[in-house]
Amino acid sequence: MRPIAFRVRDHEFTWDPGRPRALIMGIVNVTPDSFADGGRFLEAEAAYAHALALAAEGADLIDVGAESTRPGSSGISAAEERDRLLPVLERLLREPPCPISVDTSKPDVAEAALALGAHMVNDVTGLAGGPALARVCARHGAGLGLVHMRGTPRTMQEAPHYDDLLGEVREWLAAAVAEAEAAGVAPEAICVDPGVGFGKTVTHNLTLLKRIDALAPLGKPVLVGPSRKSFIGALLGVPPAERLEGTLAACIAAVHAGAQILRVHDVGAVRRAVRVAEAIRDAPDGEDALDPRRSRG
Ligand code: HH2
Repeated sequence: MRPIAFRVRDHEFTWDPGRPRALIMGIVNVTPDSFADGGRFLEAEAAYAHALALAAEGADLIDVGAESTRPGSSGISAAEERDRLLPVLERLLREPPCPISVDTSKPDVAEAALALGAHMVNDVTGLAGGPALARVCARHGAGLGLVHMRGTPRTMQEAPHYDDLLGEVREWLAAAVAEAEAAGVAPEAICVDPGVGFGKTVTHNLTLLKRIDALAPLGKPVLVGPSRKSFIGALLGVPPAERLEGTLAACIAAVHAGAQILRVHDVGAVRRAVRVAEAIRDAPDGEDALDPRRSRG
């Protein structure tokens, strides 16, 4: 059975086990160099306005990131990350339109963000830097997203290879979950992510999206982030700005495979597409359709 709750500080998300609706996490990158939206929301006011717009489109969570993790990037210092992030968070957390996630793997940055009131940390390295980040989350009662990454952003796309893709990703995430719980993060405050694009070939990404159910034994909500990523570009031969249809297809497939949280740039479009896909998934099948109690609504 899939988890039915995910808690980030004082906010609890729940899923109806009969008709689970995927949560939508809207992306706000305050970076000059993110692959899809770099440089657009560097000013705190612009980032804040964008976050409000995503919330109005139906985002359940907003994920704010200040360090690009696109393939080949080499990272920035904690001081620079804080300088980019904190003005935006200060503005956003004065009147948060929904719970706020911070995309960081640095304990210092997470500490500053959570002290301002952020609700969760989204760690694309899955605690590769050790348990300090998890301890910070535990102290604040914050949520923690653990993402599978093979290598580092600088090296991760150099011929990634797996003998058993699904088993290796699951076991790696299981170890990260155990480390987070040992550091004091509440079991219901953790979600996991197979890490689309983080040390994966196009085929690896497609298999992970198709087989999200392979992560069900971890007992955690599965978050997935296919939005505008390069596997879509590889399939369609289009730049990031023209990857909306590919993103919608990936999100629908992921939801049918069991994804419970979708991290996306195009919140409104994804929400509408996914709601229809969920209604089809949950429609009565076959003879059930003749039962008037089930065929309505
Ligand atoms: N992907 C990116 C960043 N953070 N977090 C989770 N949980 N899952 C993901 O797949 C994921 C993530 C990379 O995408 P983006 O933020 O759009 O670009 P960049 O790293 O260039 O800022």
